[in-house]
Amino acid sequence: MIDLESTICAPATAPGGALAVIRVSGPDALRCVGRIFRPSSARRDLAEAEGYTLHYGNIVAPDGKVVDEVLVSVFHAPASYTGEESAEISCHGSAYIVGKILDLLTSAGARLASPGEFTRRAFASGKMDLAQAEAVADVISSASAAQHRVAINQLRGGYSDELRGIRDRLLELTKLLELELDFSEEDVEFADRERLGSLLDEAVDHCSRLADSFRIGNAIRNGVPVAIVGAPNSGKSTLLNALLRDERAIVSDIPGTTRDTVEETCVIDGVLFRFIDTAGIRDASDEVERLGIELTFRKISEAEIVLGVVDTTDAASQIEALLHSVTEPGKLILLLNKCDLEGVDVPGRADVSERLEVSENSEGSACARDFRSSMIPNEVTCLKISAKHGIGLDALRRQLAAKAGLTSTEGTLVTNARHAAALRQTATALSAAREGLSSSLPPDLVAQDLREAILHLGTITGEITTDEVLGEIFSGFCIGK
Ligand SMILES: Nc1nc2c(ncn2[C@@H]2O[C@H](COP(=O)(O)OP(=O)(O)OP(=O)(O)O)[C@@H](O)[C@H]2O)c(=O)[nH]1
Ligand SMILES: [Mg+2]
Repeated sequence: MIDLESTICAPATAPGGALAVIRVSGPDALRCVGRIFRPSSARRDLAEAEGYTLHYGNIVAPDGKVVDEVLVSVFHAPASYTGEESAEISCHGSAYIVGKILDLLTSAGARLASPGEFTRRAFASGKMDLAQAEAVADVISSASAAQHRVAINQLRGGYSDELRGIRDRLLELTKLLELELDFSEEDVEFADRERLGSLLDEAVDHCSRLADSFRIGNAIRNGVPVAIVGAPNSGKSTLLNALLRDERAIVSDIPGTTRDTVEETCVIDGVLFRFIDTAGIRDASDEVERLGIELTFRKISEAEIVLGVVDTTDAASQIEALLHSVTEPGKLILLLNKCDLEGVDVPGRADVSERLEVSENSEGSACARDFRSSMIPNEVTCLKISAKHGIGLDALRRQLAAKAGLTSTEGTLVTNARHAAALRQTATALSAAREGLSSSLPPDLVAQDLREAILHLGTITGEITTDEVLGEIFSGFCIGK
């Protein structure tokens, strides 16, 4: 059981800043802070202040020594984050000062909070539902505009309202069916079967749509996965470094330099991308290299976008190999790399030029021209780049943003695996209810499936939950959240 009796305290800010905030919440919060805080002017007791108030003064140790000059914000229950009596002490960001104030607070009767305990209390006091509580963590960690948009919608309750709407409709239907049971002797039907059927179809559709949106939602939350694949030495690691503007992966002219995958995120046009540099695809005799290549194929299947890097000096055969490896051409952006070598007499160039029909793209630059061969499917985007010299990378960034934009929708996006699983279970139970209805099963059996659907739906917003589930969710939070 959650302990709501004690008063908890924790730093709410990460170490290293000029200022730090220490949160205190619980029945004794204002008394605890009052014991260590001396206001600059003789004002009323902190506990007696009304509404939200701000107090300037000093934190003073029992030996009379001033620890720091601080501001104390007072929030009276229920008008606080946790819904309890709360205070926030803004002090200087020194690790010593923060530690000392926490020591003084614990001596004054508070205890250190466990991870997520403030938000768990907010949930317990009905300040937010479980989906909103989970969104708190997402809002704090959001690194891109798209991530932020989804998380803030969930925090503000738009998503919860949508789920509650479905749940209320299902409850109504269940009650109608259950009412028929009370009149079973009289053989009456309160719920019009046809209408009931179409409402159930709608609900199945709605829940499945939400569950399906997890693929995109998850990509937005954790970064749209972009696998960088191609032959050894084609310039994959050079491209990763160029996109990140950082020397993240080792680059060398020895084929097979990258063996394990290297993953790193970066924001392009408000969308977080997760770039995955992979081991070059070739027939490897070495066991470790073979395992690396196996991993490459897994990353291709998991990616939303695949950047197929081709060395311009060996384009034709490498393109063929790539088209063979990437089974979904719509995901593929073909990059003819090392275009800076154009003009250099490279063996095989004549062959490449013959097979690739070159056309000017909007940039008009010689190196950023689109190229297309009759063997490349139309849905494959093609660009010429030089990863080493940064040529054509702006065009590539635009392509990435456009491709990610194609997959993002305006409606609600589910970003949480727990929610997606619950929505699938809801849809399955609803489908069972729908089937029962079609085959004229007794209303109590249909109602049973509906009750199960309602139960699964209720686990998302926390109407139905267990201490174990709550413990698992909040333990993933930081201390002070
Ligand atoms: N001229 C030129 N050289 C490049 C370009 N991109 C990469 N290279 C060179 O190609 C060689 C291989 O580059 P890497 O980035 O290590 O290639 P890779 O595809 O990661 O190779 P593996 O990890 O072995 O599969 C290095 O010597 C790079 O400097 C480019 O645009 N132009
Ligand atoms: Mg590499």
